[in-house]
Amino acid sequence: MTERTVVLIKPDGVKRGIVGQIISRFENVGLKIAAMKMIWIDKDFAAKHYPVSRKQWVESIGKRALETYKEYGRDLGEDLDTMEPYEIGKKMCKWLVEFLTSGPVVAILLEGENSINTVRKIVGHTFGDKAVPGTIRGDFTKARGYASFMSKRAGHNLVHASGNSEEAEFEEELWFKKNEIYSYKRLDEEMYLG
Ligand code: IDP
Ligand code: MG
Repeated sequence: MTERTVVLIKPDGVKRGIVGQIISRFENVGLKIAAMKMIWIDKDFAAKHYPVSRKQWVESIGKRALETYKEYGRDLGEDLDTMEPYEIGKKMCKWLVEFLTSGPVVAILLEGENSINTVRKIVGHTFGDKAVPGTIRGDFTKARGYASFMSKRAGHNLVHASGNSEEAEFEEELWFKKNEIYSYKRLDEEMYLG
């Protein structure tokens, strides 16, 4: 099924000068760039991208943070003053807003068969130390899941990619106006799709 998904090259990816290398990975597998722009967003906009109102997701990132801490034998309460998953998630959202507004980002709308899943595979695991080689995060980041919490900031992992179709639809509408999205054929489309 042809679908669209949103990729953001976060400020760390832009500042490291690897925008081209990141975009190539998506182009190389045949995903089509339907829209693309560089934009330095403000905190209100970033808070829409990482909404604390998405309770289940906020709680889930808090929960996973607790698990990661346990795995490495560290005490999250010591670094964050709370052991409540939702409260941890809310703090993380605040840091994510700070991170996403710390420099320009490159926002890309990619289109292709099963693109949401494909892009997530190309991007790799959220934490650099768990992402396998060959993925963007696995090739360009090393940070452990808990490391950023010690300095009270979000993990720098180069890219955001929509996690599912609801996120993809919401993010497409948030980041792109209708007249910024282009419809055209890539040369290889006819070759593979007939
Ligand atoms: P994703 O980007 O792989 O979809 P999410 O679970 O949606 O990951 O989390 C959003 C972002 O929050 C991550 O990309 C990362 O920047 C940050 N983040 C999530 N969990 C942690 C963590 O446990 N430590 C540090 N940063 C985290
Ligand atoms: Mg996500």
